[in-house]
Amino acid sequence: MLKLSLLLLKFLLLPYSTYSLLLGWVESPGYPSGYLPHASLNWSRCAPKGHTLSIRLIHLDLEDSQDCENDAVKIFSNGNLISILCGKREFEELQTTVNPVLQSSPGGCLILSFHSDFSNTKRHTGFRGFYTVQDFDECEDDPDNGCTQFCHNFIGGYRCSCRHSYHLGADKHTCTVSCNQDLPGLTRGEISSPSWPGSYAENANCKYTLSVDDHLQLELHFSDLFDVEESPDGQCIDGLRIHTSSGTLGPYCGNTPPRSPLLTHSNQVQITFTSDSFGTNKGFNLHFKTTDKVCPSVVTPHSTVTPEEPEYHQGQTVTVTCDDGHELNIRSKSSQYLTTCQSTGVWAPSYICERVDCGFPDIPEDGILKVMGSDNQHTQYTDQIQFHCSSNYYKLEGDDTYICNASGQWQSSSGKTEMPKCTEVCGMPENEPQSTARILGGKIAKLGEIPWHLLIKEPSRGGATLINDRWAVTAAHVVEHVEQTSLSLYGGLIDGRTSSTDPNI
Ligand SMILES: *[C@@H]1O[C@H](CO)[C@@H](O)[C@H](O)[C@H]1NC(C)=O
Ligand SMILES: *[C@@H]1O[C@H](CO)[C@@H](O)[C@H](O)[C@H]1NC(C)=O
Ligand SMILES: [Ca+2]
Repeated sequence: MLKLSLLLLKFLLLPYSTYSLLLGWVESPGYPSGYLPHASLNWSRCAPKGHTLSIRLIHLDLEDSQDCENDAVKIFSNGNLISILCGKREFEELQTTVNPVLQSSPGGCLILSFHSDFSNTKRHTGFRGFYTVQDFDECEDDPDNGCTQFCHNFIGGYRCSCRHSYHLGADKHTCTVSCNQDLPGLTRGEISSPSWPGSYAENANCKYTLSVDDHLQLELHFSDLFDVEESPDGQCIDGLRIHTSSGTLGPYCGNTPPRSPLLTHSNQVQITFTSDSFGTNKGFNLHFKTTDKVCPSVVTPHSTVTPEEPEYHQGQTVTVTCDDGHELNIRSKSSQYLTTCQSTGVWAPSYICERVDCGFPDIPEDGILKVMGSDNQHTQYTDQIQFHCSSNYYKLEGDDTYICNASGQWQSSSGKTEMPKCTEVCGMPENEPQSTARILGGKIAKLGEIPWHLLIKEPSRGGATLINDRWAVTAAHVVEHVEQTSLSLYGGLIDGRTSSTDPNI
């Protein structure tokens, strides 16, 4: 009784009046005198955030049946059936085997549904249970509570806290150390992981920022003692990274420090160090200083530099020559220029060597030539194009394959620059004719066997032959009496027996 009133007090103190609904009895209709046939009850409650809802049955007396298919109490947690009950159970049995599972997830809901069927041979008293909400102890019962050091439970929630010298991160769960260092203008100094040479802190996320005059570069010298956690397969679990103006180096881990001295070629360097929540490793230590910036040995890709040196100093002038098939991205399209190393470690002026572009080839205007294996994106140095004639009645004259050469011109393997042509092929049958004899004693041609053959109907009937796509040959007597300046020649499918001049017959 004392326990119950304490529980009641606890809920009265909660700020929300709705909580008062979260404590009480749930029982079958007509309890305790007994339920009727076709009785039913649907009950549901949800726990507030950080709490769980539970039902403690103190009495259960329903008709018993196989799989409880007649009368039954079913309890669902967030829609999943967690218990189905029927028959008669003693209080002790309810306490030990049934009640422990009748609990919702934190903030979840329970549904209890009871029904009886049409016939009961004997009257059953039904069931009665007490439901309550209680705090969910995240620290004890939730392994995923996320606190990396200490966890404190309270009613309706929990919070994390940290050991001395750590503080809680922005996520309110992770304990981290303060290890950021901003060192502007410092040209000489030392940086090391937190607590060096002791073990570094867990969950560290350190940023060390160095920045000096833009004609200087930072030079890093790592101590030989280097110990950053690495997995057995060589992956960095914790890691050190060096960010410079031209990119990021690392992550570095294991027991081998980055090669020293490390010239960063940058006057602004950020070193980051991150650790996870396990392990006892010592970390890293480095000294930094500055040297004058030097210019890199490569001025621009696809070029060579003369004179050739591993690096260049302020004021040195060199000649840059683009590689074969490349030219400068400037108007003159030349392939050489002079450039000078500046105090900031960059070359000026600086041009890019681009691949020469042959452009799309000029195709002779008869339009029969087809370009294969090429589109407008593939006309650069070493690209290749191929020509084909569009029908069997044309023959390719010249070479069929051209390559875009280093001077940006299309050139065939035999050295030709003019594009090939397609010339007409007449009088050459595709298959060997049936007879090689002259027309006397000749045979009837098969359909399409002599496609260049023509018919003249007027003024006198005769044959003709196309000798190319502009000229036809015929016998002199056929045109002997032609007075008109024009003559009709018929090709294609023609009825030769009519005198009609309608070409559609
Ligand atoms: C309970 O729900 C069932 C199924 O949805 C329904 O058949 C029954 O009538 C409901 N009982 C009550 C008392 O609302
Ligand atoms: C490219 O082809 C043109 C035309 O044949 C020729 O004059 C030139 O020398 C060729 N260039 C090279 C680098 O072979
Ligand atoms: Ca809690």
